[in-house]
Amino acid sequence: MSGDCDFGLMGLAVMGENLALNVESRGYKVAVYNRTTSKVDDLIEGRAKGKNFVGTHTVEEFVKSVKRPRKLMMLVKAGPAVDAIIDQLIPLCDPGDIIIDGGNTLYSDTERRTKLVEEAGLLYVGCGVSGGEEGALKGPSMMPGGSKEAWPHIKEMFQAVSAKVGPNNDIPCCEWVGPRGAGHYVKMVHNGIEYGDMQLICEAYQLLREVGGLNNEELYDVFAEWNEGELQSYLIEITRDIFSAKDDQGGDAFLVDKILDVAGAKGTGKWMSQLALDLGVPSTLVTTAVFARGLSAQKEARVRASKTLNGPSESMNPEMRAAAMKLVGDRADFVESVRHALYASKIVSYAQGFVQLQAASAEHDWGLDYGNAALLWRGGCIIRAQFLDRIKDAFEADSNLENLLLHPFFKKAIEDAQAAWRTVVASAAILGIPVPAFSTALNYYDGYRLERLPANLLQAQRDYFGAHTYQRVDKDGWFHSEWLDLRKQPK
Ligand code: NBP
Repeated sequence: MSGDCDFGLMGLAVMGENLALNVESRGYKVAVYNRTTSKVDDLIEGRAKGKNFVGTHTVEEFVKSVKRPRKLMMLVKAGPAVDAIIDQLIPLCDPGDIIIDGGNTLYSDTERRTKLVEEAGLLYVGCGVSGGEEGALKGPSMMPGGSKEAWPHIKEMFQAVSAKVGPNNDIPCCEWVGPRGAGHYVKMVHNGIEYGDMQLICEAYQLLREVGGLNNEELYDVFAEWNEGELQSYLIEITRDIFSAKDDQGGDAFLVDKILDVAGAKGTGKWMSQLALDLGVPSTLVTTAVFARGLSAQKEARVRASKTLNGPSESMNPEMRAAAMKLVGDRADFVESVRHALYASKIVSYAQGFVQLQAASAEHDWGLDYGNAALLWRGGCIIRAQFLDRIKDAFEADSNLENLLLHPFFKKAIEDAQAAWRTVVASAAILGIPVPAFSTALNYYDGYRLERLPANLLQAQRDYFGAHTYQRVDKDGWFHSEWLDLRKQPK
């Protein structure tokens, strides 16, 4: 038996409730269910009152209220809850029904679940959803992957619900990504890039405040100006707004100055870092951003260390400090240099994200379309930014582009920013301001563009102590040398 709802949504926390309202607003009838059933009643009596919803109190009732082939989406806490719900749904569903996981799930879980659900005669979709509460309600970026046969059934609805971009605001930020866990992997890389973007913006803030001496009102003006140019993005926009917000607990202080400098994290940046290590790709921006959050969380240790460890102001010779301040230049020059450093580092961050996607796609045989991934991130999501158009164009022109840094647009952008970028990293080092993301981005750029790195010495060391062998520049094959015989003999 099946009902007349077009769609079913389980999990009525922030994301689920808002996405359900979004789907209904596009003309669909929506069945809803939540483990704690009072949330169903709250929604039906509250924000969904008078709308085309069916509230259900059991999983059986929920499944029965949706027409076949059923589209049943979970927006619950990622992990065991998803497995528990799948186990409940499978016996209640009919062949061809579609189970969709819209949470921040680890891609390997989606690989496993796709297989499990398909073996039960159903279809499975792991769909990355980005944009937070507002995105879910008004139009998120959606990254669906899994059972390809499910796509024709959900395409119209998902594209109607998703964010739109383009001159006529009619290009949906929702396209089929690839098989099994591909959608969740692309979402994870989105989140990892978000980690990098946020860390880079925070480093710019620290530099502008500590070295440039800008106050919050001036920072607001700088970010407002940056948001008009090539850095235009959601994160720059909200950062601008943050600098204008006054403390909601009273007083005339700015709220940002009242917030403890301890960063939280939910784990998707860590996943991307771990998977980069597994793949052997140097996604250093996300890794650095994760570690920077970790260091911030050691607040008590930092407070103790701050009373003991000297920075350059105490120990540096005045000539060196004068040289650093000369590099910094006047305030307007410095703001402009930081903008260049931020833009160049951001390009490196995205280049690394796409290299990781390429490596993962090759490993899992997903056949990812990278221009498509950039398109999905152009609207609705946290990293939405003007320059994603350029990334889409770059991959459309060359789907096998090895690295975004090699594309003429980004090559030129880095060339234009390079002198200022180096100046910012160098002066930050001399002045003792930590800029881990700016500097790791520059180090990646320099490492990537150098034909010869010191890994020849590293290979020699490995062969010396562990007989790990090495390759030669002048002959094919693998070699081992008896270093104890070859070395300068001790007297
Ligand atoms: P949460 O991640 O906070 O999860 C809460 C929901 O999960 C509630 O509906 C809860 O039911 C349900 N749930 C749990 Br917990 N264990 C369950 C179980 N064993 N069986 C059935 N239901 C269970 O919700 P959220 O913040 O709305 O996020 C939903 C998903 O979307 C997550 O995967 C999240 O990572 C992802 N996401 C969130 C955001 C965001 O901005 N919040 C953005 C993008 C993606 P209960 O009411 O009975 O406890």
